[in-house]
Amino acid sequence: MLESIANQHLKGWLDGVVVLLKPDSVRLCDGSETEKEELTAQALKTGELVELNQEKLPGCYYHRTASNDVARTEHLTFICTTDRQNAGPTNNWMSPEDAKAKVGALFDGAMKGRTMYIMPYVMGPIGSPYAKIGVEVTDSIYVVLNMRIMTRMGAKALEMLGDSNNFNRGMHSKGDLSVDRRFILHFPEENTIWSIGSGYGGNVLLSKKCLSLRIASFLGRKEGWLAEHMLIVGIEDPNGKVTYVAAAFPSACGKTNLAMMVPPESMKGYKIWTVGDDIAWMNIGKDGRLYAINPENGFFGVVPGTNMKTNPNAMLTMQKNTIYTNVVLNPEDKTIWWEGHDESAPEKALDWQGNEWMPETLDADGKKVKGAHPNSRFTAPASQCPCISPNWEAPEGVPISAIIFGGRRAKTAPLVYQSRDWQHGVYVGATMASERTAAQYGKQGELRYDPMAMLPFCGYNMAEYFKYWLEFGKRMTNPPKIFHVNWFRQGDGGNFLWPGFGENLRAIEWVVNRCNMAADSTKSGDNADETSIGFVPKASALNTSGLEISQENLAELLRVDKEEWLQEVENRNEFFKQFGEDLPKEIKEEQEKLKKNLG
Ligand code: OXD
Ligand code: MN
Repeated sequence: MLESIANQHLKGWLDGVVVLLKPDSVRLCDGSETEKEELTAQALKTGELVELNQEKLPGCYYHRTASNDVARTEHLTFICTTDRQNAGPTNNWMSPEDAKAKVGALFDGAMKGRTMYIMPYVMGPIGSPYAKIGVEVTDSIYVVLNMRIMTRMGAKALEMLGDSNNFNRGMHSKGDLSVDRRFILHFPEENTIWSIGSGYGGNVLLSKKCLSLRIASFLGRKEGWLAEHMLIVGIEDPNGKVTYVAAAFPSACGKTNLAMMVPPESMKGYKIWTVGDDIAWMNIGKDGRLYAINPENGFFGVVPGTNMKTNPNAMLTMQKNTIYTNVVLNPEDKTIWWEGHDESAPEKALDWQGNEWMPETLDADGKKVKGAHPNSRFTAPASQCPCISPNWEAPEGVPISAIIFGGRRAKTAPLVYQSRDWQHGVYVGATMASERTAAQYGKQGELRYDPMAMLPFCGYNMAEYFKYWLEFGKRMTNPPKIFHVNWFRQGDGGNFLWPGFGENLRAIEWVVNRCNMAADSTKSGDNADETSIGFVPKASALNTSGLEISQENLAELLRVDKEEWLQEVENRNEFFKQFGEDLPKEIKEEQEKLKKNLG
């Protein structure tokens, strides 16, 4: 089988992998429909997949992970650089030698009795100068079928690779699925990933967080581009002008919803075009602007809470050719369900662990038992999204006018504000944070700083990452403007002040207006007030037509509270301490400036 591989670098690597993993057989994936049918049939036989109702959900299948394997395991995720300092204080680190000795022993013979699937894949549109190639080996058919959706996988990737040695080497084995023997290792200096002991998407679809963020952020710094945890979306105004923005939010803060947003009825003529919902690779174009591609080919989205009101485009995307993981299965008619679904729950079904479940099942504390895991997922082709951008596969990417950072904050952060310039914008991104609300986790007010939403995904020292962002801005003659949004501000009674979802377009419209204004948008102009934290919209500059919101709530949404912000500066100081002397002086400068502005 390996003899058919013409690329000697690839063949040489795979020869070594086979010696280590000792699979019974090897299959090189070509990405064809026949291959998909064969593998699906095999997975149905072993129970790895369950066929769903093919009339209602054509081409859809169901999978359950092991119950101890339902999310990314950050504490078992390592950056293995030669020098510990290069991984920085926010990553787990192991030396490459230690990692290879310790985890190599777990890989030794891990595929005995199993088939090893070899998947060559492209991240980015085929033929894009910014695309990258990876090759992942795995012993999981579920992984192969997901990678077929999430990447451009198969013969076309080998063709694009030619005889180059420039590809990511990814090795995954389910191992024995034990948490004690689970490791997700990144060797950025060798463009290599090792993952063992897990079958959960974020740990095993090595194209996603591992390659497209951790390894790619490292490569991006070396090669002069950015790999970011950002959605990419085009906003078409009633005159047909499309403005593209990229936006970073911590995981589970609604990136997929924002990427597929439906404009409110009252904003006639607006259209939203999805380019990507999770990852942006951004390069500087010849015109000095920033251009973004979505390296992925599909969506791996969270399902609970998704319905025809919150995200109709996601619902329509996942009606066919979709893999559902860890949702509720109705064994009668082979349909699925999750908390927050439009339809009522099936009377009797199987929960995400395969146990009998009824909507009124209560736990020992008398609380309703959830049928779907809160991190249950759908994997669906991006091309099926009704609002997919006609430019989503443009080889050179789409030009980005604005970068938006956001967090979930009950207080402090206004609905939207603009940074004064690139340096200030980098500071705004570096101080991104989300608060856990009482409704969410029961620990109101607890803050987690998550710079640029990259805390779990930056493949090198985050202080260096801030420096790189600061330098990067100087290389663009026409850089995007940088904004911050917060859809989650609450009134004193704990009520949300802003309706969210499609109405978020009103704040984005202000962002777009600030980007496109003829006057100098580094000044307040007539649509913004300059405050101590940056430019905040004048209440009159936000489009509220057709929206029921009191002037009082609007004022509160835009208010910058001196005491809250002084406290915020203190919290940021605490967070920055871990970077010590490595923290760039520009970040310190911005921190001082903010304090001074607050008086
Ligand atoms: C994701 C995440 O799965 O950010 O996209 O965790
Ligand atoms: Mn993500």
